[in-house]
Amino acid sequence: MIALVRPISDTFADALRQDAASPPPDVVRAREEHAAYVDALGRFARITEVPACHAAPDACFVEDVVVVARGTALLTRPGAPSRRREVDAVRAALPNNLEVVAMTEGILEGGDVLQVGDHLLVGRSGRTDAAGVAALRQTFEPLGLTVRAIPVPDALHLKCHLTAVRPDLLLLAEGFADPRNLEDLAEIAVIPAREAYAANVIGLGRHVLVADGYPAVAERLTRAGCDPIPLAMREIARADGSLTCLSVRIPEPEDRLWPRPAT
Ligand code: CIR
Repeated sequence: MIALVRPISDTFADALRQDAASPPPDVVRAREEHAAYVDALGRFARITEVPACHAAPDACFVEDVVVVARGTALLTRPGAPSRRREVDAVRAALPNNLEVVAMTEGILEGGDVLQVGDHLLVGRSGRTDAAGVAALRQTFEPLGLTVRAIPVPDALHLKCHLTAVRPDLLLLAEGFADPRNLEDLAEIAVIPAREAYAANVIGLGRHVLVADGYPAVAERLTRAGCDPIPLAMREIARADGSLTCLSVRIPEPEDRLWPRPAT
C-alpha cells in the first residue's frame, strides 16, 4: 500500500472549522499528532509525502481531494472553495500507474466516499452534491463498482461517523444513519453516539488505527478480533479532521497488511 500524506501547514490554526467559535488547533501539538500518525501508518504502507502548502491551512487533509479505486484516481472539486488549490500537488504525487480523471463540475470530497468491497458509499453532505455523485458513478461504475448515495445532513462528511474496519465489518455511530440501509453490505457495529468521533478508523488487516480515549470503540474492535492502535487526535479534531482524512491509501498488488519489520 502507498499512503499519500501532507504536512500540517504553518497556517493550520486557520483551518476550516464547522464551529468557528471553538478553539483553533495548536500547530505544534498537531504536528506531533501528525508525526505519530505517519509513523503508525508507515508500519503498513509506503509513505509518499506531498509537499507542504502553507497557503492552504487544510492541506494535510489529503483524502478529500482524490478518490482512488480500481487503479483510477478521481481528482475532486472540493465543496470548500478554499480547498481547490490543494488538488494540483496531490495530482503530481500520485503513482504514475493510475488512470487520472479530474472533475470539472459539481462538488465532491473524498471524506464522503467509503469503499466497501465492490461498493462505493457516497455521502450527500454540504461538501458533495448530486453532480459530485454523478462524477463518481461515471468514473467508477464502468470499473465494476456500484455507487450508493447516503444522506449526511448533520456531519461534515460521511466518514466522520461511518468507516470500514474491514470489508465485512463497518463501524457506525449510533443515530448517524439507519443500519438497515447498510446491512446488505457488511456486519454493522453500532457504537455509542458519545464516542461518535472514533467511528472514523483505518483498518489495516487485523490492525486498526483508532483515535485514543474512546473505550467503547476500542472494546468493540477488540471483540471483533482486531488489534487497535490508538492515536492522539485532539488538535487535529479541533480542525474537524479525523484519521482517514490525513492520508490517501492506495492499494498495491503485493499488499501484506501486517507491520513492516523494524529497520
Ligand atoms: C475542512 O473543513 O475541510 C477541514 N477543516 C477538515 C476536513 C476533514 N476531512 C475529512 O474528514 N475527510
